[in-house]
Amino acid sequence: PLLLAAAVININQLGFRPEDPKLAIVADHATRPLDWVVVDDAGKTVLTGRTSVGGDDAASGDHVHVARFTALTRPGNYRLRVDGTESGRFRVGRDVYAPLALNALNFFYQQRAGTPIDARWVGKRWVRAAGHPREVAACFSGADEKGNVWPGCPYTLDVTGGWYDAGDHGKYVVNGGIAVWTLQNLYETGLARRVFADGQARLPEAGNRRDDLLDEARWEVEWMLRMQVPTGTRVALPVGPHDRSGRLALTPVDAGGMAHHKVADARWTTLPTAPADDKEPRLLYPPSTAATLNLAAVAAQAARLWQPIDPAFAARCLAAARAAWTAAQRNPTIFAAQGFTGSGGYGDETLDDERAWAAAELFATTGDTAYRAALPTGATGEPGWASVAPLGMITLATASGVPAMIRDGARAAIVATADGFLAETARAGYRIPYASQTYNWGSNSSILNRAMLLGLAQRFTGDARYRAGVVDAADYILGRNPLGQSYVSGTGWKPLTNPHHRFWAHQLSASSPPPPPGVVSGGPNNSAMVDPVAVTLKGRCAPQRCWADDINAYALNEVAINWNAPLVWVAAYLDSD
Ligand code: 9MR
Repeated sequence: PLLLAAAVININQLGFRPEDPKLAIVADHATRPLDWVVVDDAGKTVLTGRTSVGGDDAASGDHVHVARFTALTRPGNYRLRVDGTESGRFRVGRDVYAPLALNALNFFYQQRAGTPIDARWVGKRWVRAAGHPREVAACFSGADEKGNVWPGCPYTLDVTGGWYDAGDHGKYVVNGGIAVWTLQNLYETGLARRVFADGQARLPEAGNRRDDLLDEARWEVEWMLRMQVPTGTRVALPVGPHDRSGRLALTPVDAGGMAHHKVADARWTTLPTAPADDKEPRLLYPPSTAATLNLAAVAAQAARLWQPIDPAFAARCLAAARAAWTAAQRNPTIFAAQGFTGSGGYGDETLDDERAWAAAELFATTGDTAYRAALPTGATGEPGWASVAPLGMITLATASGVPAMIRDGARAAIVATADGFLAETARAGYRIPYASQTYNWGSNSSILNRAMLLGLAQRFTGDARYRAGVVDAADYILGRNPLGQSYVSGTGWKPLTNPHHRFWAHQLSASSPPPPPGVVSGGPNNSAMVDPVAVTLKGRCAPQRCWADDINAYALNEVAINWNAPLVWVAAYLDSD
């Protein structure tokens, strides 16, 4: 049979700022350029042009054309027509990104633990009772899955509050760290002063005369401070690299000042489970050096930002940061044990980058030369929860008071990294600053974190090519991908609808709400296709198509604080002039 495949138009479904580049990727088998037409709401042609032929693209499996309609600058609603196909309706306007930035930040409020989620800030559908309202947790004691017997620790900690990590109810210091850092960094850059000015966002602290972004970040910082081990306490911990069996030799060490790796359920709960209905015991898992350095970094960063606003809080943050740094120096190789069920591992045994990040934050805040020897060096790619040197580099490049030589070196390293990303755009069929065929768990966050570095490079150099790179990344996340999928809920004509989440579980239960708007999916993952939906796709999808909008697809379609944070950053950046 003759298959007449029509063109498929993949485009940012949210829209475009008038002055920004505008591209659509058209999947079409034609080998010659195709005519395209932009029509307005009245069906009137406002712009015409021809595609350029991009050819076969391995990441998508598509034969691609590029339609460039940057000349469309007049605010309004439009559709693109190519080869008998018409796109959905997109908008050109100055203010397209502000609602996304605000929605993406509201995600953090909705992930708050220890407090009821109030209709006033989220609307009736997303109201819920407080989850884990008073969380006084004891350390894990007894045998873990690998047969290690943990004696526990001689205290309990009140670790109420913070954000739930993702679709689960775990609270992890490693990952809380990068997420809160990203929000705090956005505040520090000043890019979000308008969109998150006090009273703009939907959160209980709106109207308290403080920037709303900083208010939301503080919710997590306060919790991270609570995860710190009391001074002078000895705890039995595994010192040094773990062997393959996972069996650990536990040695009592002075753990004072370290941070517990996580507080989480003893066993995985089923979906749906509202936070308030979680019946599992909540346990404090052993301190780790990685968590300790995360605490040192973000508490030092918070100290710097809060100093002019709330000096007492700033002092508390700085004292905690210094104590954490000292504890990590004393205990440099205590890695997170992986033998606990019921929560994620966030295991990482390469901590040079965590050390460099913490040193950068402490140095930027205090100017103390003791931290100088440990600063990050060189171009380092995009950040991720286990790869945090770029966070320190960004701080050296953006914090005020960093000596000019160090600041300029950091800026040069970021610009060099951004140049590498732009070089990838030229090789990528979908014209995104990511040309790899490997899509990791949370790939959308890798692309958003690259966009953050590109946005910074634009700020440092004034070169509009870097902003174009940010737009390319945002376009991909918002629909310019082979699935024609907006990976963000409530945004575009084909939005994310069924993320892996224990409360937003409407796919499974009529009494559960859908996701609120502004939540980003982890995205395509062809490197760890471990969930029940991913296994059915394995070996049968092009890299950018290894994804499904299904609540059971936890390796493809979960949401997480460290993924939504760069969405906030990028949306606020694109909203800024
Ligand atoms: O984002 C994490 C990813 O890099 C890991 O490969 C994956 C498996 O360990 O875990 C991801 O983090 C999850 C965490 O462990 C538990 N909460 C949900 C997180 C997002 O899926």
